[in-house]
Amino acid sequence: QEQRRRLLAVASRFPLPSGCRFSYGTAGFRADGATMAPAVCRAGILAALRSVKLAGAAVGIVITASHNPFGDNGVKIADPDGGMMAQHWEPFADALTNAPLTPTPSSRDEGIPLGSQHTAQVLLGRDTRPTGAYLLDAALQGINAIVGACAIDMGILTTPQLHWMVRSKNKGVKASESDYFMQLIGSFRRMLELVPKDKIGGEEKLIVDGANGIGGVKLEQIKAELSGLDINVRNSGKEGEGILNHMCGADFVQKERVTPHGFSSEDVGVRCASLDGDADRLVYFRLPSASDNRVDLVDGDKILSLFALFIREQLDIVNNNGGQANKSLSARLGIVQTAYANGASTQFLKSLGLEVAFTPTGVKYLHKRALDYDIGIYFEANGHGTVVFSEDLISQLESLSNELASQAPTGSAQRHAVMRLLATSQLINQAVGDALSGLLLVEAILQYKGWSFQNWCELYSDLPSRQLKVKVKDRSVIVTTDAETKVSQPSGLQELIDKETANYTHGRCFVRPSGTEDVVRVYAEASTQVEADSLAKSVAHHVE
Ligand code: 16G
Ligand code: ZN
Repeated sequence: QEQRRRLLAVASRFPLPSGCRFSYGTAGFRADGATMAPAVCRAGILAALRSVKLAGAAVGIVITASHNPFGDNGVKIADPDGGMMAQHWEPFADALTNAPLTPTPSSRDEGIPLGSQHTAQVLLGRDTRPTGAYLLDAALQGINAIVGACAIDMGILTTPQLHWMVRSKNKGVKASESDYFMQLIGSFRRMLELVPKDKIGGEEKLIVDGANGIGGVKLEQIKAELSGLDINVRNSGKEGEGILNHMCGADFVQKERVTPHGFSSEDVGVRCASLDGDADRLVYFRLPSASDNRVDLVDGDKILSLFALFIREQLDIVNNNGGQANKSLSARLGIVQTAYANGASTQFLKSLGLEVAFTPTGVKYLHKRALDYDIGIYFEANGHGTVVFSEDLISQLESLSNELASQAPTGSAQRHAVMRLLATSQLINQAVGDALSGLLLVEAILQYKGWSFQNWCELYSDLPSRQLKVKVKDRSVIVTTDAETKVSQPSGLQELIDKETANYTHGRCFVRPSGTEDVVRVYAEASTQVEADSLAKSVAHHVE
């Protein structure tokens, strides 16, 4: 039949190289870009099937390898809500990608009505990598192999833009790139209009390291419309400025803690931000002196802490409004971190009276957990994170805002806080971590508080930490539990880690197999750098 013929035809155009196995990991499929076409084509088939299964709701495909080197590429599928593809479909992704294509495993197991009348919609985006166009074509051929499927190429985008578009499309609201920009610019402007008068006039200058990727390109497009901010983009991806992610970008700055390419002693003291290659990670930094290349880093944990502090404050203004007889909000605010979160950040958040939950590494786990709250704030230390608002809270905020407007047309402190929360829900990407929207929220909050970079740094002091990679024969022998904080297998290893850790003040250490590289990662924290280094090293020896 027609469907079968099409699948066989596309499979013969993209044969699997022998001896090569793809596995849909934390970040989808990722490998050398030149070898990716068979996997990307099959991801196209899978995305179309996912859409068929979900009654034609739009799903997304992003072709990117994020912060990985320029020659790599990858593919990830976004679900109709704009989040990562549901985890129970990952085994289908593996089966479909590694199988010679005859009746597809997913269609059999999931009861997808193939061949009957159906429709599917897949939105595609890609980053600036040279293999992107070629892989996009492979994805299109995969999608078009499913009868009734319709592919829409959204162009070269940041990863979070594509996720946002998928989400918007399924909500029935405008979903183009200019709608995305309008939402960001509009809500940022509203945030600045709500800055208290006595705080206006803060430091507007900001330098952004675009990792020579798509984030810098998009920021250049909108920066003129961001009044109240003076943005200078470096590593903007322009011809000749440098190589994607090479000696620059959020991953480089967060891991190496040194000045990225493109910055000089003239930038000492200025607030700087760094995006990764597909602009779903954000960190901030500052060059403290011209004499060495170390940076003062503000990582995802401190961005999270700033967001948490701001939102807590607005909720408090709404709810403790000098005894006025207004309705208050019932909003559960929760924080989600991973074991990589600096211990000092967790302590700071708990000192604000906040509930902090932990999940394993990977956006799909954090995002899902954050949805348990009315306002869920999650971040990985590496700078990926966002704030998610429940539909119920949004409608509470909207009706409270209207109610308060009729009582005090010029706007009370309480109404302003409600409006800030609403603007925040518009500004921050609800689908996935988004460096551009995160950056604008950071900037708006710093202005609101009248804070310098230094004030932000001083929220708490990071405990010294060390990360090491250990090459082992088979990393899957290490199995973890309790959100990766404990090793359950091989037996005895956790006892050894505990014994080492007990030798240090404020010592904390865990090991886990990487989801993206063939290594075991060791993380250690202690009260001095020397101790953190030594703890990491001794635990690494036990892993080898
Ligand atoms: C991927 C994940 C990121 C995680 C990292 C861990 C997404 C979109 N990205 O980049 O969240 O921190 O993997 O890598 O989920 P690792 O397993 O090699 O330590
Ligand atoms: Zn990324």
